Amino acid sequence: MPQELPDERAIRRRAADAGQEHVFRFWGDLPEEGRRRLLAQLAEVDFEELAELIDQHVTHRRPPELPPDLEPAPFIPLPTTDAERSRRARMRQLGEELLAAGKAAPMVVAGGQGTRLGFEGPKGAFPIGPVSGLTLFEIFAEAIHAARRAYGASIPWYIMTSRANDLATRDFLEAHNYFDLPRADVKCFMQGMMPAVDLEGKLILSARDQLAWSPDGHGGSIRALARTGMLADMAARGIEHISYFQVDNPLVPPLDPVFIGHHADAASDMSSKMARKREPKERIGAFCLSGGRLHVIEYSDLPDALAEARDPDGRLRFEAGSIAIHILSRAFVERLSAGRRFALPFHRAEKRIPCIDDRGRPVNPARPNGIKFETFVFDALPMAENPVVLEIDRAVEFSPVKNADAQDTPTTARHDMLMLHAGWLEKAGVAVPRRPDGEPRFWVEINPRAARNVEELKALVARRGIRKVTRDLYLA
Ligand code: UD2
Repeated sequence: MPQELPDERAIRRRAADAGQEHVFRFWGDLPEEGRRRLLAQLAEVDFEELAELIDQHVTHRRPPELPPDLEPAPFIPLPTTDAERSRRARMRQLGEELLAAGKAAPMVVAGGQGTRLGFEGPKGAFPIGPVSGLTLFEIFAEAIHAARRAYGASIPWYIMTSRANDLATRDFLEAHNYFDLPRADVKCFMQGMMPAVDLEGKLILSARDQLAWSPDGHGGSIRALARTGMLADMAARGIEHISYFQVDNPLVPPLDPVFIGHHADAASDMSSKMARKREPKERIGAFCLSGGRLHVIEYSDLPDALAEARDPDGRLRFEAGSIAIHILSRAFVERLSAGRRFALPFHRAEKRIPCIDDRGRPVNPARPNGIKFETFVFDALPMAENPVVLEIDRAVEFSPVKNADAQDTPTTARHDMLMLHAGWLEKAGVAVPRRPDGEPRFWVEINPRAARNVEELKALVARRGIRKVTRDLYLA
């Protein structure tokens, strides 16, 4: 008698009870190793959660309801008055004190698959610096070096990966010696995965012994922080505020003292940065209020009538766009991840999911054949007390790299970096020759470790005696 594999019976029973016994279709053909692999994966499936998701998103197709009576959310605008400017200065000081006390740390979500960009490998390894060719990860690391120096604190950096890119990300960091940050202060952790189902709600096999999995969305960062021990690591280090950003935005300041100050001053659970939308259909979420609670409604879910509504003065009513930069209080993440059921709702995304046919042959479907389940971090906002929404200047902080061409591309991001840094140089008193159309004649780029803003740049150009740009310039 061959020995029964561990837990085989219990797992088979759970799968059968959930109507998923078809995953054992090729059991008879599988070698022992394959059987183990399949069982190990099935042991990871939360069949109870899956049944609820299938009931909601497949059987009854109840799309998540739009919260009722949506109103535009209030936000703290960019300062225009002296009072606003001095408030901002106070917030900066508070944020700097918290940074110096080691109470804030950056976290980048980098578990996505980057398929739209068509780049093989983790997106953080994408070279984006217009002159330097620095990768996204390196630019963040340089900004973290700058913060460590400015605040005299040993600031750890949390990087969320997924099973799809964890090894490649770790290899990349290792190959670059963690950008000379202390090894112990660069903490990779993996987000969770969700099994994908077909349009009838059946688990998809991507091979005879392999389920099709996909990352559980950036909202998965909340439970991954708890599951992987990162929350405990933060607690041990005394970190209270998690500065959250996406890997695709080379302009993001990983640690913004003004933002941290506002967040802490308001005793906020979760704060967000916003930019005014460029057009009604810009592909960013909108900050809204419903029943006194803050929500981000993703652009694809915001009804046209609301997206296009204007105030009497012609401004978009729902102009506050989410650029996916937040601060989460550690205590809030602890609360959200404490329950047995995950606090964030799953969204349904129909996708083309490579699978096998009834005879076990690989199939690359031409049309969406399955459903992935994803959570969004901004769905935590309605549960947050005292949420702050802070307006930023998108030319300074936001230019995501999403697509290979058209919008939000490497070309647009490099151009935005050029225009920002050329403007900073001019404000710092350096002449930047421009063409009649306003385009700088030379490429310029400023490494955040050299200067993170105009004030720091002024000191740098004075030290180095830079008066005019006469060729492509990279200040590091
Ligand atoms: C996101 C926001 C959008 C706007 C925009 C700004 C959503 C649904 N929409 O759009 O409102 O703020 O960003 O740029 O979020 N990621 C993971 N794990 C996952 C999935 C994603 O780490 O399972 C990371 C991914 O690596 C990237 C980020 O989350 O850094 C954004 O993901 P996306 O590119 O799918 O988001 P997008 O462009 O639809």
